[in-house]
Amino acid sequence: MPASDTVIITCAVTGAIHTPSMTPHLPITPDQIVDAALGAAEAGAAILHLHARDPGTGKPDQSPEAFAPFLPRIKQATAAVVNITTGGSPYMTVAERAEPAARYKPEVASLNMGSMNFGFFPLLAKYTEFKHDWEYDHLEGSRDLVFRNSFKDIEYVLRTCAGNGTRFEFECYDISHLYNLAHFAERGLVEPPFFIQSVFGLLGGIGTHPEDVMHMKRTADRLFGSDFRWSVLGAGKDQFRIATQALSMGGNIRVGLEDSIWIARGELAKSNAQQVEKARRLVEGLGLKVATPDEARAILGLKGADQVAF
Ligand code: KMH
Ligand code: ZN
Repeated sequence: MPASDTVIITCAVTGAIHTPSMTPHLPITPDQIVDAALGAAEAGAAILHLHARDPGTGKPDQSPEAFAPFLPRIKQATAAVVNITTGGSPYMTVAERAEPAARYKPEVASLNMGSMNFGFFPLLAKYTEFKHDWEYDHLEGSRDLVFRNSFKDIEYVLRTCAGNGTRFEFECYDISHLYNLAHFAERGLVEPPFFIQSVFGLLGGIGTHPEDVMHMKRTADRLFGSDFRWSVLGAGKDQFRIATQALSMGGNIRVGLEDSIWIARGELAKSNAQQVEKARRLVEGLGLKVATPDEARAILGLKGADQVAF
């Protein structure tokens, strides 16, 4: 991967893992998602990774209609790159998950590079009271949950988005996922530069030990040489430790309440912007530069905000 002192900060503002009872700061309604996204962009996020939720219950909602109230408002108010999830929630089918990206043809969409156990049931040890009925089942159900991303599923998303000029945030939760990406590269179904989002600390995927981070980077270097742009996210309490290590290795970083509801040990983040501000301080503290949205577009070879369908 070419060395660069310009760092792309991605912010994943709400996701589909955390639930409303865990923090009052989780964006749920379209207004809250717009405010969170614009606040994150203002603070320095060049890419906004977006999921949608039911405004009343906060339950993950992957219907294109659920994205419609906030996508155009975000596009009009910021130059930041909009990245639409195709992961949705691991309880959804790949057809459901791919619909919003197919409809809205974003510059970037996430693409999960392998099937895996996806356990967030350990959170039940911490949260016992829930505002909404779906929350307990959402957590407990993950004890028996497989986040399905078969080669056929990945081909489906690639085919569904083919021709839209959408490029991907390749979510790699383990070393095998890098080899899966290499497989699709060999078949010419994905074009470099590959924007690899290494995910650390999700139960069912790779851990958060510095050796795990080194191993991911070393393997990506060996498989993709200069054809990839590396980014990392650390789940939960390891968010900023993983970010710091990756920054010192020339990596880009992802923060946001999708990945962690904390800003410091035992202290809830009051907003996505607060995490992006902390990320910016880390980047600048290391003598690096925060990428603007257009610098991120150039680095990742994106089609431009005027080419999307929202
Ligand atoms: N929830 C993250 C760990 C997706 O949206 O496609 C990974 C993710 C998946 O963001
Ligand atoms: Zn996501």
